[in-house]
Amino acid sequence: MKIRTILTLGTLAIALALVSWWMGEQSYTWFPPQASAESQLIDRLFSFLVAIGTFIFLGVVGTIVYVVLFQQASKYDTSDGPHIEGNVTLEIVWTAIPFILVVGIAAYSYHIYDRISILGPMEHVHESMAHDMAPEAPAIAPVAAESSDSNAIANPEVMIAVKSRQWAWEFYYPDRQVTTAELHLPADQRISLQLTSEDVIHGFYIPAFRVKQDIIPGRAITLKFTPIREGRYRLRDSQYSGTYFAAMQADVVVESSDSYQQWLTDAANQQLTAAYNQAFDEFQRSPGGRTGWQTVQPAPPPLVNYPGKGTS
Ligand SMILES: [Cu+2]
Repeated sequence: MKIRTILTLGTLAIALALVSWWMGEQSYTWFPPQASAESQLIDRLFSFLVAIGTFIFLGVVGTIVYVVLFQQASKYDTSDGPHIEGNVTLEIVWTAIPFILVVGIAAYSYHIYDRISILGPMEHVHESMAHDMAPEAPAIAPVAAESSDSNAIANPEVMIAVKSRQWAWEFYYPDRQVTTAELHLPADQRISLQLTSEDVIHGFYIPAFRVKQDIIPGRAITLKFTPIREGRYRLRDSQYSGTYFAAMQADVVVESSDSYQQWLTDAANQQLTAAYNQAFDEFQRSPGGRTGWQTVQPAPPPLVNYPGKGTS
């Protein structure tokens, strides 16, 4: 290859890399705000994939466009192109590049998912580090489960039960025995949700948190994450679960630890009332309008201490 060709190709590759990097940065703006610690990691992985995808896409399409425009055979030339079978260097290069790419993407994805599972408040990390470095170690080393238990007590996770049914979300705070139709979470604390379904498969999905988990009937599934940005977000069902599936939504409020505690206390002092439920409401409103099609009758609205704002 001529020096000039190599320089041209090198310049093009650098320009392509810069455009791809820019595209990767753009991908952050395609999503809702990053409201959980997990969302920052997921978005970084997505940005990385967008950059790689852009590089490959522009490289392939650019080559095709260049060939179509500038490398055409002359009108009556029906001869073969150059015969390049048996080019070992070429075969090694086009095997090695995809191999390195796939292994790299897999390793990076694994690293992100690994970090998501251990993400917690900083105190947790300091706690365990202090624990490990304590000079007066007990004669009998605690087993791993015990030491993680003691950390959990020093830094309790916020435990909330999430009950799903056709078609309503219900949230239960076992510490205060409060039931709500709106999910309230303290910011910067590790949240541990126990997800259950009373009938069919539902999907717990908060786009702003980038967390999504299928809920399987007959099982309690634990989902952990850390909200980091105060505000009001939307919980949606990510698995089609029947007629009123689209109405199966709820608000998620992330607030400071103080106002969260205040809200919990206020809610605990309120009487149980029926929450507004869109599925149930629509079903009741048009009892005669459903001729010719069958539907499961929606579950009655959940009885809650806190029905939520802006829904009734
Ligand atoms: Cu559902």
